[in-house]
Amino acid sequence: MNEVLIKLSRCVELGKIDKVSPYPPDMKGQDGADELAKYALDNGVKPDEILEDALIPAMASVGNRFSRKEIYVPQMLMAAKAMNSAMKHLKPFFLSGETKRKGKFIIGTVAGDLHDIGKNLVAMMIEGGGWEVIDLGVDVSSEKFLKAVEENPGAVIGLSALLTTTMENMKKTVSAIREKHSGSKILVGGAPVTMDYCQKIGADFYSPDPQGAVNYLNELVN
Ligand code: B1M
Repeated sequence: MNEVLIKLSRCVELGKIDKVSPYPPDMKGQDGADELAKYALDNGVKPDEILEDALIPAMASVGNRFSRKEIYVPQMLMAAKAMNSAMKHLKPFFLSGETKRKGKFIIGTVAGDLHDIGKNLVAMMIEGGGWEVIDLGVDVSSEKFLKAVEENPGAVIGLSALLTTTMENMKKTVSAIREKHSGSKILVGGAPVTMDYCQKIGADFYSPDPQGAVNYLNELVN
């Protein structure tokens, strides 16, 4: 593989955002994901290759290490930041349609719930997995989810809930989506959510962590 892509992948995995970022300390002063992604594009590497050979494998490795509890939230956030600094150079190619993504993913924290740290991690990992993410934010009503599904036919929907009291709203949202868009795929997660609960409310899949969510989405398109 192109040496620049190997370096870029390593920067994302280690959370090296750009040349001036002090983290990780042993890479101080070296180019980061920002400079390397730009360099690769300027030197003729295709945006698809940057995404598929550097960014996606790096984020998959980060996700798997997080699932195995080898790294924690701060490292994952740094990796996602590094990925975003590379992604900003690729975005124009996605927007022009020159580079295709795997599909669309709508995500939000359900009505009444303001917790977004876990939801944001899931969104970042899924974007790093090559999907277009439509993040509706927190305290998202069933109506807002429905509107987003109508505007983005075929998108997979992700619901996050952190409170036992708002899990009930997850159920309401799943029912509302099922009623109008019975074929939609719905993924649920969040600390109090379980596979049992997922099945009980008629969602399609439960993941306890971001990488499980990425794997589920990828299985849908592979
Ligand atoms: Co809140 N809070 N909080 N809180 N808060 C909890 C959740 C709680 C367990 C604390 C406790 O009492 N021990 C408790 C819930 C109890 C319960 O319902 N059983 C609680 C409470 C009660 C409350 C308030 C009601 C407190 C009050 O005001 N009296 C209030 C509610 C506000 C509201 O939402 N309406 C409240 C408020 C807040 C803050 C605003 C202060 C803040 C949120 C800041 C923010 O998110 N921007 C906050 C925080 C930070 C927490 C704790 C401490 C941490 C949550 C967190 O971010 N974890 C939490 C206690 C705890 O968990 N130790 C607590 C880290 C995050 C990475 O994990 O979100 O689980 P998590 O996400 C994981 C997985 O669950 C999964 O992937 C992530 C990464 O592994 N995942 C998905 C998440 N979403 C997914 C979606 C998927 C797939 C996987 O697919 C779609």
